[in-house]
Amino acid sequence: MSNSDLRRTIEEKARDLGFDAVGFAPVETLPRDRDRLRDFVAAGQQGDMGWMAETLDRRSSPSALWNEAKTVIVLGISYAPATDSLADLKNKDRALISVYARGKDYHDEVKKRLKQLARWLVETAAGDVKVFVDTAPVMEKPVAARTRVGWQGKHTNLVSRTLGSWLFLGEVFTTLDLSKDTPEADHCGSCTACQDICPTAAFPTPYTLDARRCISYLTIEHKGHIPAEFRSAMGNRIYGCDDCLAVCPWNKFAARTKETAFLPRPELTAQKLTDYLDLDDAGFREVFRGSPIKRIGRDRFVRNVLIGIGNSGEADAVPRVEVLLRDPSPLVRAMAVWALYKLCSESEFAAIRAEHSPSESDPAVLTEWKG
Ligand code: B12
Ligand code: SF4
Ligand code: SF4
Repeated sequence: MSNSDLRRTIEEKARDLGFDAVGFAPVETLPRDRDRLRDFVAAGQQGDMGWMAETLDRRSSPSALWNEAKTVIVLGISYAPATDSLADLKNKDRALISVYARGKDYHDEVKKRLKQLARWLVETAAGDVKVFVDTAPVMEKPVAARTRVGWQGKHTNLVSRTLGSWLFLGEVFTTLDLSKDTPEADHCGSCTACQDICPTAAFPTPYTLDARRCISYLTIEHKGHIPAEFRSAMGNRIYGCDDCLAVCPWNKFAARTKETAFLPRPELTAQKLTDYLDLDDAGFREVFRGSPIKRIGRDRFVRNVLIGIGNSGEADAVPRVEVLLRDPSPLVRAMAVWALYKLCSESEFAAIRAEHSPSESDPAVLTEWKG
């Protein structure tokens, strides 16, 4: 089979397996992206994600990850929602979970399809293969931006002219030397919508993100206490954030996802924030089985929910939040204090503090009591 016939056959097979976009990228080091990744790490913008510094050299070079590879087949799969996630921000008593986490875990779903494609490729054209999605040290966006799949927008995510911003990425590395794409041009132009809407000013400049300020990082990756300066801006976003994606004008070309696996589970859509308050470890694992949310664990999840409740103005929640002042987790106790501070009058808060703060010994929780 000729190189171009093989490329076409791969594309057809990928589409049969449910992928919406296919591209072919080189494996050589990405010097410009390596330098930018170095700058990002040197500025500490990765926050707690220490693995970014540890894997720095491998991340910027697909061939350093696997030196026999000759081509990276980039695959994109749409998870475009049917509803407007920005509208859900107005329902302050409801839990806003970011679109990518409302269905089944995309890591499992994308990997399953990548493996099917890789197996088929070995049977059809021989060669060796490896598959990657998200967790491996691959800079997936810069690699994808070397193909026709799309460009890195000013929000730093990959944007497709036909699929918009709601796109998961995955890769099949192969030893087959397939011809490579001409990269898609940048079509952001003078638009600044994603920068303007960001509630925490997380973009120091267009095309760069300070992860430490991003609500997605704070609610998912950050293991400690969420700094006070970001709590009000989080609103009811308790897991991830979609604002910069949702506002992108290229989404008007995006048809809603065809993948049933990515359709929202009803119980993760506009649930009342207070419904999540009583979750213990076992309850949390039960509700979030098969969901990417399970990864953050019950304590971090309830920490986020308490911030949402503090922002909701729902004074009825006070007695249930008070119960969490005795929670074993300092992460939870600290945000229970913060939520009460936001929901109660000065005198109510003083009374609750007088009752509970004397038995508190954790320094971070005591700091919250001091206000
Ligand atoms: C770490 C990480 C995060 C971190 C940091 C995000 C970030 N922007 O890097 C946090 C936790 C914040 C995060 C959040 C989200 N993430 Co994330 N994340 C990753 C991960 C694991 C690594 C990304 C990385 O290497 N970042 C380091 C920085 C330095 O890399 P970079 O963004 O590519 O940076 C480049 C630009 O800054 C650029 N640049 C700098 N200056 C300039 C100037 C110009 C002119 C240009 C063109 C470029 C440019 O150069 C850098 C190097 O190329 C990838 C998976 C993977 N293995 O790649 C998923 C991934 C990027 N995440 C993804 C998703 C879906 C999200 C969220 C939408 C989830 C959510 N709803 O909450 C948000 C989006 C937030 C945002 N605006 O980026 C998808 C994105 C898919 C896509 N279409 O691009 C990925 C690819 C996972 C996947 N397999 O699908 N994520
Ligand atoms: S995901 Fe939200 S907080 Fe993060 S950069 Fe985008 S708009 Fe800002
Ligand atoms: S919102 Fe505008 S600037 Fe941001 S990625 Fe989309 S087109 Fe580019």
